[in-house]
Amino acid sequence: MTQRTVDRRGFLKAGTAVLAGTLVVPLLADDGTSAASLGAPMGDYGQPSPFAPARREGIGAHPQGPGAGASSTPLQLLNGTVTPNSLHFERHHSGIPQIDPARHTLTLYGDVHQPLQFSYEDLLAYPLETHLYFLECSGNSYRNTLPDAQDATAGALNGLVSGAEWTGVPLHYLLAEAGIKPRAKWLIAEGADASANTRSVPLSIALDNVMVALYQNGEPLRPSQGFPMRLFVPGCEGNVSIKWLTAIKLQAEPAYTREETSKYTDLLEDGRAEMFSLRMAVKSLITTPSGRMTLPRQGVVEISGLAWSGHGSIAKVEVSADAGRSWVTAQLQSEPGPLRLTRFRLPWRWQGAPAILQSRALDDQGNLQPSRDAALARYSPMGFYHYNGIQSWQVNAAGEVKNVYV
Ligand SMILES: Nc1nc2c(c(=O)[nH]1)N[C@H]1C(S)=C(S)[C@@H](COP(=O)(O)O)O[C@H]1N2
Ligand SMILES: [Mo]
Repeated sequence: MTQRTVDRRGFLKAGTAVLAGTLVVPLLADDGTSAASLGAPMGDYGQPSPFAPARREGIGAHPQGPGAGASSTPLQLLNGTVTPNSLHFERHHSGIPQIDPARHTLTLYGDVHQPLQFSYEDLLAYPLETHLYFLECSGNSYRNTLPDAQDATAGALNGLVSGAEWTGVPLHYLLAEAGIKPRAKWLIAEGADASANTRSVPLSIALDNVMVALYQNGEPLRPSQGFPMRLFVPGCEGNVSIKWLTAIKLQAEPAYTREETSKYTDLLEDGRAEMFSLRMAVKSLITTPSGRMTLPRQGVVEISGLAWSGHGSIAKVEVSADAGRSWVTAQLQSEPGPLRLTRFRLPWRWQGAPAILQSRALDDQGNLQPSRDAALARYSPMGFYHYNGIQSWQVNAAGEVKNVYV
Protein backbone atom coordinates (compact mmCIF):
# COMPACT_ATOMS: atom_id res chain seq x y z
CA MET A 1 0.00 0.00 0.00
CA THR A 2 2.73 2.44 1.06
CA GLN A 3 4.77 1.37 -1.90
CA ARG A 4 1.89 2.12 -4.25
CA THR A 5 1.32 5.64 -2.84
CA VAL A 6 5.00 6.45 -3.16
CA ASP A 7 5.04 5.22 -6.73
CA ARG A 8 1.94 7.13 -7.72
CA ARG A 9 3.29 10.36 -6.26
CA GLY A 10 6.50 9.90 -8.17
CA PHE A 11 4.48 9.21 -11.28
CA LEU A 12 2.35 12.33 -10.97
CA LYS A 13 5.30 14.63 -10.45
CA ALA A 14 7.10 13.31 -13.47
CA GLY A 15 3.84 13.30 -15.42
CA THR A 16 3.38 17.05 -14.90
CA ALA A 17 6.84 17.72 -16.27
CA VAL A 18 6.07 15.67 -19.37
CA LEU A 19 2.75 17.40 -19.88
CA ALA A 20 4.30 20.89 -19.67
CA GLY A 21 6.37 19.96 -22.70
CA THR A 22 3.38 19.07 -24.81
CA LEU A 23 1.59 22.33 -24.06
CA VAL A 24 3.96 24.30 -26.30
CA VAL A 25 2.79 22.34 -29.37
CA PRO A 26 0.90 24.89 -31.55
CA LEU A 27 -2.84 24.34 -31.56
CA LEU A 28 -3.04 24.91 -35.31
CA ALA A 29 -0.95 22.54 -37.41
CA ASP A 30 1.23 23.93 -40.25
CA ASP A 31 -1.06 22.64 -42.98
CA GLY A 32 -3.89 24.75 -41.57
CA THR A 33 -6.07 21.85 -40.44
CA SER A 34 -7.58 22.26 -37.02
CA ALA A 35 -10.77 21.56 -35.23
CA ALA A 36 -11.90 24.99 -36.43
CA SER A 37 -12.06 24.13 -40.15
CA LEU A 38 -14.89 22.18 -41.75
CA GLY A 39 -14.55 18.49 -41.07
CA ALA A 40 -15.82 15.36 -42.77
CA PRO A 41 -19.57 14.80 -43.11
CA MET A 42 -21.67 12.41 -41.04
CA GLY A 43 -21.39 8.72 -41.76
CA ASP A 44 -23.78 5.85 -41.25
CA TYR A 45 -21.16 3.61 -39.70
CA GLY A 46 -18.24 4.72 -37.54
CA GLN A 47 -14.63 4.05 -38.45
CA PRO A 48 -11.47 4.36 -36.37
CA SER A 49 -9.08 7.25 -36.97
CA PRO A 50 -6.52 6.55 -39.69
CA PHE A 51 -3.97 7.78 -37.13
CA ALA A 52 -4.89 4.99 -34.71
CA PRO A 53 -5.39 1.95 -36.91
CA ALA A 54 -5.83 -1.34 -35.10
CA ARG A 55 -6.12 -4.69 -36.78
CA ARG A 56 -6.53 -8.25 -35.60
CA GLU A 57 -3.25 -10.09 -35.83
CA GLY A 58 -1.74 -13.52 -35.89
CA ILE A 59 -4.34 -14.61 -38.41
CA GLY A 60 -3.62 -18.27 -38.96
CA ALA A 61 -5.64 -20.60 -41.13
CA HIS A 62 -5.27 -24.35 -41.47
CA PRO A 63 -3.45 -25.23 -44.72
CA GLN A 64 -6.03 -27.88 -45.59
CA GLY A 65 -9.05 -25.94 -44.46
CA PRO A 66 -8.80 -22.16 -44.57
CA GLY A 67 -12.05 -21.83 -42.59
CA ALA A 68 -10.32 -23.39 -39.60
CA GLY A 69 -8.06 -21.05 -37.71
CA ALA A 70 -7.87 -18.06 -35.43
CA SER A 71 -7.16 -14.34 -35.31
CA SER A 72 -6.05 -12.44 -32.22
CA THR A 73 -7.15 -9.29 -30.44
CA PRO A 74 -4.32 -6.68 -30.57
CA LEU A 75 -4.25 -6.33 -26.77
CA GLN A 76 -1.31 -3.91 -26.82
CA LEU A 77 -3.27 -1.32 -28.87
CA LEU A 78 -6.31 -1.28 -26.61
CA ASN A 79 -7.06 0.00 -23.14
CA GLY A 80 -9.78 -0.45 -20.55
CA THR A 81 -11.40 -3.87 -20.39
CA VAL A 82 -13.87 -3.97 -23.28
CA THR A 83 -12.73 -5.40 -26.61
CA PRO A 84 -14.27 -3.61 -29.61
CA ASN A 85 -16.37 -6.06 -31.61
CA SER A 86 -14.35 -5.43 -34.79
CA LEU A 87 -11.20 -6.54 -32.95
CA HIS A 88 -12.66 -9.43 -30.95
CA PHE A 89 -10.50 -12.49 -31.54
CA GLU A 90 -11.99 -15.17 -33.78
CA ARG A 91 -11.70 -18.91 -33.61
CA HIS A 92 -13.61 -20.89 -36.19
CA HIS A 93 -13.41 -24.57 -37.06
CA SER A 94 -15.11 -24.23 -40.44
CA GLY A 95 -15.51 -20.58 -41.37
CA ILE A 96 -18.22 -18.05 -40.60
CA PRO A 97 -21.71 -19.00 -41.74
CA GLN A 98 -23.98 -16.11 -42.82
CA ILE A 99 -27.24 -16.88 -41.07
CA ASP A 100 -30.58 -15.18 -41.68
CA PRO A 101 -32.18 -15.06 -38.24
CA ALA A 102 -35.63 -15.53 -39.84
CA ARG A 103 -34.51 -19.00 -40.92
CA HIS A 104 -32.69 -19.98 -37.74
CA THR A 105 -34.13 -21.80 -34.73
CA LEU A 106 -32.91 -23.12 -31.41
CA THR A 107 -34.28 -26.55 -30.49
CA LEU A 108 -34.28 -27.74 -26.89
CA TYR A 109 -34.83 -31.50 -26.59
CA GLY A 110 -33.67 -34.74 -24.94
CA ASP A 111 -34.43 -35.31 -21.25
CA VAL A 112 -37.04 -32.58 -20.98
CA HIS A 113 -40.77 -32.84 -20.35
CA GLN A 114 -41.63 -30.67 -23.33
CA PRO A 115 -39.22 -30.20 -26.27
CA LEU A 116 -39.27 -26.58 -27.44
CA GLN A 117 -38.18 -24.61 -30.48
CA PHE A 118 -37.36 -20.92 -30.33
CA SER A 119 -37.02 -18.41 -33.14
CA TYR A 120 -34.73 -15.38 -32.82
CA GLU A 121 -37.85 -13.24 -32.30
CA ASP A 122 -39.04 -15.59 -29.54
CA LEU A 123 -35.78 -15.21 -27.66
CA LEU A 124 -35.81 -11.42 -27.94
CA ALA A 125 -39.12 -11.44 -26.04
CA TYR A 126 -37.56 -13.02 -22.92
CA PRO A 127 -36.16 -10.94 -20.07
CA LEU A 128 -32.53 -10.35 -21.03
CA GLU A 129 -29.51 -9.97 -18.78
CA THR A 130 -26.29 -8.04 -19.38
CA HIS A 131 -22.91 -8.94 -17.89
CA LEU A 132 -19.26 -8.16 -18.48
CA TYR A 133 -17.34 -11.39 -19.04
CA PHE A 134 -14.02 -12.47 -20.46
CA LEU A 135 -13.84 -15.11 -23.18
CA GLU A 136 -10.62 -17.06 -23.64
CA CYS A 137 -9.71 -19.87 -26.02
CA SER A 138 -8.09 -22.76 -24.17
CA GLY A 139 -5.31 -22.55 -26.77
CA ASN A 140 -4.53 -18.93 -25.84
CA SER A 141 -0.82 -18.25 -25.20
CA TYR A 142 0.15 -21.67 -26.59
CA ARG A 143 3.08 -19.93 -28.35
CA ASN A 144 4.64 -19.48 -24.92
CA THR A 145 4.65 -23.26 -24.47
CA LEU A 146 6.98 -23.64 -27.48
CA PRO A 147 10.66 -24.35 -26.71
CA ASP A 148 11.93 -20.96 -27.95
CA ALA A 149 10.44 -17.62 -26.94
CA GLN A 150 8.68 -16.08 -29.94
CA ASP A 151 9.42 -12.43 -30.67
CA ALA A 152 5.85 -11.23 -31.06
CA THR A 153 3.36 -8.70 -29.71
CA ALA A 154 1.20 -9.20 -26.61
CA GLY A 155 -1.78 -9.71 -28.91
CA ALA A 156 -0.15 -12.23 -31.21
CA LEU A 157 1.05 -14.20 -28.18
CA ASN A 158 -1.89 -13.87 -25.82
CA GLY A 159 -4.76 -12.29 -27.78
CA LEU A 160 -7.16 -15.22 -27.88
CA VAL A 161 -8.93 -13.48 -25.02
CA SER A 162 -11.41 -10.65 -24.93
CA GLY A 163 -13.65 -8.75 -22.59
CA ALA A 164 -17.15 -7.77 -23.63
CA GLU A 165 -20.56 -6.89 -22.35
CA TRP A 166 -22.75 -9.84 -23.26
CA THR A 167 -26.54 -9.63 -23.32
CA GLY A 168 -28.78 -12.65 -23.65
CA VAL A 169 -31.46 -14.91 -22.25
CA PRO A 170 -30.43 -16.75 -19.07
CA LEU A 171 -30.52 -20.39 -20.10
CA HIS A 172 -32.31 -21.47 -16.92
CA TYR A 173 -35.47 -19.69 -18.15
CA LEU A 174 -35.59 -21.87 -21.26
CA LEU A 175 -34.68 -25.06 -19.40
CA ALA A 176 -37.33 -24.40 -16.76
CA GLU A 177 -39.91 -23.86 -19.47
CA ALA A 178 -39.06 -27.18 -21.10
CA GLY A 179 -38.96 -28.93 -17.73
CA ILE A 180 -35.75 -30.77 -16.82
CA LYS A 181 -36.19 -34.51 -16.23
CA PRO A 182 -34.43 -35.75 -13.08
CA ARG A 183 -31.98 -37.93 -15.01
CA ALA A 184 -30.62 -34.99 -17.05
CA LYS A 185 -27.17 -33.96 -15.84
CA TRP A 186 -25.52 -32.55 -18.99
CA LEU A 187 -26.43 -30.40 -21.95
CA ILE A 188 -25.02 -30.95 -25.40
CA ALA A 189 -24.78 -27.76 -27.49
CA GLU A 190 -24.58 -27.79 -31.26
CA GLY A 191 -23.80 -25.00 -33.73
CA ALA A 192 -25.21 -24.44 -37.21
CA ASP A 193 -21.79 -24.27 -38.88
CA ALA A 194 -20.23 -27.29 -40.55
CA SER A 195 -17.61 -27.85 -37.86
CA ALA A 196 -19.53 -30.11 -35.48
CA ASN A 197 -17.83 -28.27 -32.64
CA THR A 198 -20.40 -29.87 -30.33
CA ARG A 199 -19.70 -29.69 -26.62
CA SER A 200 -21.09 -31.05 -23.38
CA VAL A 201 -21.63 -28.76 -20.38
CA PRO A 202 -22.64 -30.02 -16.91
CA LEU A 203 -26.06 -28.75 -15.86
CA SER A 204 -24.54 -27.44 -12.62
CA ILE A 205 -22.73 -24.83 -14.76
CA ALA A 206 -25.53 -24.45 -17.32
CA LEU A 207 -28.10 -23.56 -14.66
CA ASP A 208 -25.77 -21.14 -12.93
CA ASN A 209 -24.83 -18.30 -15.27
CA VAL A 210 -24.94 -19.60 -18.86
CA MET A 211 -26.86 -17.50 -21.37
CA VAL A 212 -27.99 -17.64 -24.96
CA ALA A 213 -26.20 -14.47 -25.99
CA LEU A 214 -27.83 -12.20 -28.58
CA TYR A 215 -25.93 -8.91 -28.17
CA GLN A 216 -22.28 -8.07 -27.67
CA ASN A 217 -21.20 -4.62 -26.51
CA GLY A 218 -24.66 -3.32 -27.25
CA GLU A 219 -25.11 -4.50 -30.82
CA PRO A 220 -26.40 -7.78 -32.23
CA LEU A 221 -23.64 -10.39 -32.30
CA ARG A 222 -21.30 -10.14 -35.26
CA PRO A 223 -21.43 -13.14 -37.63
CA SER A 224 -17.91 -14.12 -36.56
CA GLN A 225 -19.08 -14.21 -32.93
CA GLY A 226 -22.10 -16.41 -33.65
CA PHE A 227 -24.93 -14.27 -35.04
CA PRO A 228 -27.80 -14.72 -34.46
CA MET A 229 -27.16 -16.53 -31.15
CA ARG A 230 -24.42 -18.25 -29.23
CA LEU A 231 -24.16 -20.15 -26.01
CA PHE A 232 -22.08 -18.12 -23.57
CA VAL A 233 -20.48 -20.08 -20.72
CA PRO A 234 -18.72 -17.52 -18.48
CA GLY A 235 -15.28 -18.36 -17.13
CA CYS A 236 -14.98 -21.54 -19.20
CA GLU A 237 -12.81 -22.40 -22.18
CA GLY A 238 -14.06 -20.60 -25.28
CA ASN A 239 -14.90 -23.72 -27.25
CA VAL A 240 -17.97 -24.52 -25.08
CA SER A 241 -19.47 -21.14 -25.96
CA ILE A 242 -21.01 -22.63 -29.09
CA LYS A 243 -21.57 -20.07 -31.84
CA TRP A 244 -24.51 -20.12 -34.27
CA LEU A 245 -26.28 -22.18 -31.58
CA THR A 246 -29.03 -24.32 -33.05
CA ALA A 247 -29.68 -27.20 -30.66
CA ILE A 248 -29.39 -28.05 -26.97
CA LYS A 249 -30.00 -31.60 -25.85
CA LEU A 250 -30.25 -32.66 -22.22
CA GLN A 251 -29.01 -36.09 -21.22
CA ALA A 252 -27.60 -38.08 -18.31
CA GLU A 253 -24.03 -38.33 -19.63
CA PRO A 254 -21.69 -36.10 -21.63
CA ALA A 255 -21.70 -36.80 -25.37
CA TYR A 256 -17.93 -37.39 -25.59
CA THR A 257 -17.86 -35.67 -28.98
CA ARG A 258 -14.83 -35.52 -31.24
CA GLU A 259 -13.89 -32.08 -29.92
CA GLU A 260 -13.98 -33.22 -26.32
CA THR A 261 -12.11 -36.49 -26.77
CA SER A 262 -9.52 -35.90 -29.49
CA LYS A 263 -8.87 -32.24 -28.67
CA TYR A 264 -10.10 -30.50 -25.56
CA THR A 265 -8.92 -33.24 -23.23
CA ASP A 266 -5.74 -32.35 -21.39
CA LEU A 267 -3.03 -34.94 -20.99
CA LEU A 268 -1.36 -34.46 -17.60
CA GLU A 269 2.28 -34.85 -16.68
CA ASP A 270 1.58 -38.18 -14.95
CA GLY A 271 -0.11 -39.74 -18.00
CA ARG A 272 -3.69 -39.29 -16.81
CA ALA A 273 -6.03 -37.09 -18.84
CA GLU A 274 -8.31 -34.35 -17.60
CA MET A 275 -11.70 -34.21 -19.32
CA PHE A 276 -14.17 -31.35 -19.06
CA SER A 277 -11.55 -29.16 -17.44
CA LEU A 278 -13.66 -26.19 -18.44
CA ARG A 279 -12.63 -23.43 -16.03
CA MET A 280 -9.95 -21.09 -17.29
CA ALA A 281 -7.18 -20.58 -14.77
CA VAL A 282 -6.08 -17.30 -13.16
CA LYS A 283 -3.92 -15.30 -15.56
CA SER A 284 -2.54 -11.85 -16.31
CA LEU A 285 -0.18 -10.10 -18.66
CA ILE A 286 1.32 -6.67 -19.07
CA THR A 287 0.04 -5.10 -22.30
CA THR A 288 2.12 -1.89 -22.06
CA PRO A 289 5.04 -2.02 -22.38
CA SER A 290 4.98 -5.33 -24.24
CA GLY A 291 6.55 -7.31 -27.06
CA ARG A 292 7.92 -5.37 -30.05
CA MET A 293 7.36 -1.97 -28.46
CA THR A 294 10.20 0.47 -27.77
CA LEU A 295 10.09 2.73 -24.72
CA PRO A 296 10.11 6.29 -26.12
CA ARG A 297 12.25 7.80 -23.33
CA GLN A 298 13.73 7.19 -19.92
CA GLY A 299 11.63 8.23 -16.98
CA VAL A 300 8.25 7.19 -15.74
CA VAL A 301 6.43 4.57 -17.78
CA GLU A 302 2.96 3.39 -16.93
CA ILE A 303 2.87 -0.38 -16.73
CA SER A 304 -0.62 -1.58 -17.54
CA GLY A 305 -2.21 -4.90 -18.26
CA LEU A 306 -5.11 -7.30 -17.91
CA ALA A 307 -5.94 -10.01 -15.41
CA TRP A 308 -8.78 -12.53 -15.22
CA SER A 309 -9.79 -15.84 -13.69
CA GLY A 310 -12.42 -18.45 -14.52
CA HIS A 311 -12.76 -19.17 -10.80
CA GLY A 312 -13.89 -15.75 -9.62
CA SER A 313 -12.71 -12.15 -9.33
CA ILE A 314 -9.19 -10.80 -9.41
CA ALA A 315 -8.08 -10.01 -5.85
CA LYS A 316 -4.56 -8.73 -6.53
CA VAL A 317 -2.03 -8.22 -9.30
CA GLU A 318 1.64 -7.81 -8.55
CA VAL A 319 4.27 -6.48 -10.92
CA SER A 320 8.00 -7.22 -10.97
CA ALA A 321 10.70 -5.37 -12.88
CA ASP A 322 13.47 -7.80 -11.87
CA ALA A 323 12.29 -11.14 -13.27
CA GLY A 324 10.27 -12.02 -10.18
CA ARG A 325 12.79 -11.34 -7.42
CA SER A 326 10.66 -8.55 -5.96
CA TRP A 327 7.01 -7.65 -6.48
CA VAL A 328 4.93 -4.49 -6.06
CA THR A 329 1.14 -4.51 -5.86
CA ALA A 330 -0.47 -2.80 -8.83
CA GLN A 331 -3.61 -0.70 -8.72
CA LEU A 332 -6.71 -2.55 -9.89
CA GLN A 333 -8.21 0.10 -12.03
CA SER A 334 -11.41 -1.24 -13.48
CA GLU A 335 -14.49 -2.24 -11.53
CA PRO A 336 -13.62 -5.69 -10.18
CA GLY A 337 -16.12 -8.46 -10.74
CA PRO A 338 -16.30 -12.18 -11.30
CA LEU A 339 -15.25 -13.71 -14.61
CA ARG A 340 -14.35 -10.43 -16.26
CA LEU A 341 -11.18 -8.70 -17.34
CA THR A 342 -9.56 -6.44 -14.75
CA ARG A 343 -7.22 -3.62 -15.78
CA PHE A 344 -4.20 -3.01 -13.57
CA ARG A 345 -1.74 -0.13 -13.62
CA LEU A 346 1.53 0.74 -11.93
CA PRO A 347 3.93 3.60 -12.63
CA TRP A 348 7.53 2.50 -13.10
CA ARG A 349 10.65 4.59 -13.36
CA TRP A 350 12.91 3.30 -16.15
CA GLN A 351 16.43 4.66 -16.03
CA GLY A 352 17.90 2.83 -18.98
CA ALA A 353 18.95 -0.38 -17.26
CA PRO A 354 17.85 -3.71 -18.75
CA ALA A 355 14.85 -5.12 -16.91
CA ILE A 356 12.43 -8.05 -17.04
CA LEU A 357 8.82 -7.08 -16.47
CA GLN A 358 6.28 -9.59 -15.20
CA SER A 359 2.81 -9.60 -13.68
CA ARG A 360 1.14 -12.26 -11.57
CA ALA A 361 -2.50 -12.39 -10.59
CA LEU A 362 -4.24 -13.80 -7.54
CA ASP A 363 -7.98 -14.51 -7.62
CA ASP A 364 -10.45 -14.35 -4.74
CA GLN A 365 -10.45 -18.15 -4.52
CA GLY A 366 -6.77 -18.10 -3.60
CA ASN A 367 -5.41 -19.22 -6.99
CA LEU A 368 -2.06 -17.62 -7.85
CA GLN A 369 -0.76 -17.42 -11.41
CA PRO A 370 2.23 -19.81 -11.70
CA SER A 371 5.64 -19.33 -13.26
CA ARG A 372 6.13 -20.61 -16.80
CA ASP A 373 7.93 -23.69 -15.52
CA ALA A 374 5.24 -24.51 -12.97
CA ALA A 375 2.47 -24.00 -15.54
CA LEU A 376 4.19 -26.29 -18.05
CA ALA A 377 4.87 -28.94 -15.41
CA ARG A 378 1.16 -29.64 -14.92
CA TYR A 379 0.69 -31.01 -18.44
CA SER A 380 2.42 -33.52 -20.68
CA PRO A 381 5.11 -31.96 -22.90
CA MET A 382 2.72 -32.41 -25.85
CA GLY A 383 -0.01 -30.33 -24.22
CA PHE A 384 -0.61 -26.67 -24.90
CA TYR A 385 -4.14 -25.92 -23.68
CA HIS A 386 -4.83 -23.97 -20.49
CA TYR A 387 -1.38 -22.43 -20.33
CA ASN A 388 -1.44 -19.60 -17.74
CA GLY A 389 2.25 -19.10 -16.91
CA ILE A 390 3.67 -15.67 -16.09
CA GLN A 391 4.52 -13.59 -19.19
CA SER A 392 8.02 -12.06 -19.13
CA TRP A 393 8.95 -9.00 -21.20
CA GLN A 394 12.61 -8.09 -21.42
CA VAL A 395 13.46 -4.39 -21.77
CA ASN A 396 16.97 -3.87 -23.11
CA ALA A 397 19.17 -0.78 -22.70
CA ALA A 398 17.72 0.67 -25.92
CA GLY A 399 14.22 0.32 -24.50
CA GLU A 400 13.24 -2.49 -26.88
CA VAL A 401 10.74 -4.93 -25.41
CA LYS A 402 10.84 -8.61 -26.21
CA ASN A 403 9.17 -11.85 -25.11
CA VAL A 404 11.61 -13.96 -23.08
CA TYR A 405 11.55 -17.06 -20.92
CA VAL A 406 13.17 -16.78 -17.48
N1 LIG B 1 -20.20 -23.50 -33.71
C1 LIG B 1 -18.96 -23.18 -33.32
N2 LIG B 1 -18.79 -22.65 -32.11
C2 LIG B 1 -17.55 -22.32 -31.68
C3 LIG B 1 -16.41 -22.55 -32.50
C4 LIG B 1 -16.62 -23.08 -33.80
O1 LIG B 1 -15.70 -23.27 -34.60
N3 LIG B 1 -17.91 -23.40 -34.17
N4 LIG B 1 -15.17 -22.26 -32.00
C5 LIG B 1 -15.05 -22.27 -30.53
C6 LIG B 1 -13.78 -21.83 -30.00
S1 LIG B 1 -12.50 -22.95 -30.04
C7 LIG B 1 -13.64 -20.63 -29.34
S2 LIG B 1 -12.21 -20.21 -28.57
C8 LIG B 1 -14.73 -19.63 -29.34
C9 LIG B 1 -14.23 -18.35 -29.99
O2 LIG B 1 -15.22 -17.37 -30.02
P1 LIG B 1 -15.03 -16.08 -30.93
O3 LIG B 1 -14.70 -16.51 -32.32
O4 LIG B 1 -16.29 -15.32 -30.78
O5 LIG B 1 -13.87 -15.33 -30.32
O6 LIG B 1 -15.87 -20.09 -30.05
C10 LIG B 1 -16.17 -21.44 -29.88
N5 LIG B 1 -17.44 -21.77 -30.45
MO1 LIG C 1 -10.87 -22.18 -28.63
